[in-house]
Amino acid sequence: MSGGATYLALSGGVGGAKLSHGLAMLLHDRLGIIVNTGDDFTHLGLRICPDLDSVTYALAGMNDTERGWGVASESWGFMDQLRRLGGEDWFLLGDRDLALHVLRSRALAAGQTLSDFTTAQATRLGLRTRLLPMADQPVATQIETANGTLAFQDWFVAQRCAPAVTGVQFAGAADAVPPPGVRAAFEDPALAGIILCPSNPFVSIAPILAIGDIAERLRTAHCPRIAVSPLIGGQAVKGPAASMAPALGMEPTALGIARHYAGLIDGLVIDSQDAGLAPQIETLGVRVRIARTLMVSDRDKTDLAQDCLEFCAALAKD
Ligand code: FO1
Repeated sequence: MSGGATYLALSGGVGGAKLSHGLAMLLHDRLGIIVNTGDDFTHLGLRICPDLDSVTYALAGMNDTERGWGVASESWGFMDQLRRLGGEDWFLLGDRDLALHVLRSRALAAGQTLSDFTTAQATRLGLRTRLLPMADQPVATQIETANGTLAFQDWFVAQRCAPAVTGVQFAGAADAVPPPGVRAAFEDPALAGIILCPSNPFVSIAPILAIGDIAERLRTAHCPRIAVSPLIGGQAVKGPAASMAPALGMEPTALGIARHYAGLIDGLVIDSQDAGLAPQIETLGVRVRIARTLMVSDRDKTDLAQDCLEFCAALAKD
């Protein structure tokens, strides 16, 4: 690693991947990203890690920005043939995307850890940023609904988040431990900031915080810790964060996000649309930075990343 301050991000897929990409464009090898693996599942015999896939593809500039997941310029011959042969077609695996799942499944079956496989693939794709799965042991997010408990991808993709959520569990989290790369990132003496990406707090950030002592390491970190609100004007840019919030005890606003993370973060980046909430957020002991948090272009991503780095630097001085 080259010299200078280092940063650590915690990320889910889509929205988290966008800010992760912005941070990586500025920081390169001075960034580590702990990625949620609670969405992972085995499908058609293949180990799929959606959030790791999304972050990997985003940083490699290979992601499909329309869909928000998978590879750009995808083709669907595999799915067409799968359908013809009567295979399960509710979860789409593109022809290009398949390669990563096949290689990962083979590596894991041969005993390689998810961390080592992820590092090897990131290096292969020319990435200098460290991609750190939250755990090498399988952890499965489960969604509790009035109709029973559903596996995450069943709820999210097959049932399009329709069953109302009453609770969330992370099966296997109690037996999972932070991998060596995650521990090293927290212990890096040059660590100058920890950034919770604008990811779903319940199903993207919470699983990461459920692994071993990660929450405690965040709580006791010596550097500034900030989050970027995934809600703008009470709405998630993508995904079910706002709709699931009330049942899980959170007001679906940037103020609700601040209350949710209070005690874990020093500062919250909120969108300029939500500037009116700043005084109430600051009464919680959480400092506020107002920014444009909607990321469409690469410039939006690096601008927000720059805001995060400046916010960390300002908090470090206080
Ligand atoms: N999301 C969908 O809504 N439909 C899909 O068919 C789908 C396939 C898929 C394949 C590989 C992959 O890495 C991700 C995929 N996703 C799909 C996205 C993913 O399931 C979710 O966006 C995340 O789990 C939520 O962060």
